[in-house]
Amino acid sequence: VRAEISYVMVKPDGVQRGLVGDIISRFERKGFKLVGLKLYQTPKDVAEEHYKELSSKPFYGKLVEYIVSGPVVAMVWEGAGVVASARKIIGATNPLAAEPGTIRGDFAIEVGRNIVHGSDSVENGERETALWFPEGVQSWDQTMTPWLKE
Ligand code: YYY
Ligand code: MG
Repeated sequence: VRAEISYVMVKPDGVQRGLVGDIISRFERKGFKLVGLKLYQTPKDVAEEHYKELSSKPFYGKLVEYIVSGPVVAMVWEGAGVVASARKIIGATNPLAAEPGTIRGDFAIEVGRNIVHGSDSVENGERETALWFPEGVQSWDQTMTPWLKE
C-alpha cells in the first residue's frame, strides 16, 4: 500500500512574515519525510479547486484572493498518521482557539490569516497533492528511518 501523505502549505502571510523555515522544521523534526516542496505563485483556478468544498461559504471569495495574493510554499509530507498529526501540529482553524505550541497558536490571530494549510483527510491528502503537484512527488529512502521506527 502507498504511504500516507498530507498536503501542507505555508500560505502567503507565512511566506511574507518569514515563517517558512520554522514551519518546515516542525514537520522535519517530528520525523516525517518531505516528498514535495516548491515556492509557487498559485493560479486562481488552482486555489478555487483546492477550496471547492467551501465554495458556498461567504468567505470563499476572500479566501481565494488571499491564497493567490503572493507565493506559497507547497509541500507534501509522508508518514504513517501524517494527516492527523499535521493537523495537530498546525492547530485549530481559528488561531485564537489554537493551542500555544501549534503553528497557528504561536503565530496567528485571525482565521483569514492563519498561516498554514494541512489536508483534513487521507483522501484529501491525495487529492490536494495531485492538484498542487501534477508533476508528481519524489520518493526517496530516508536513512534515519531506523532511528525513528523500531
Ligand atoms: O482546514 P482548515 O484550514 O483548518 O479550515 P477549513 O474549515 O478547511 O477552512 C479553510 C480556510 O478557510 C481556513 O484555513 C481559513 C478560511 N476560513 C475563513 O476565512 N473563515 C472561516 N469562518 C472559516 C475558514
Ligand atoms: Mg480544511
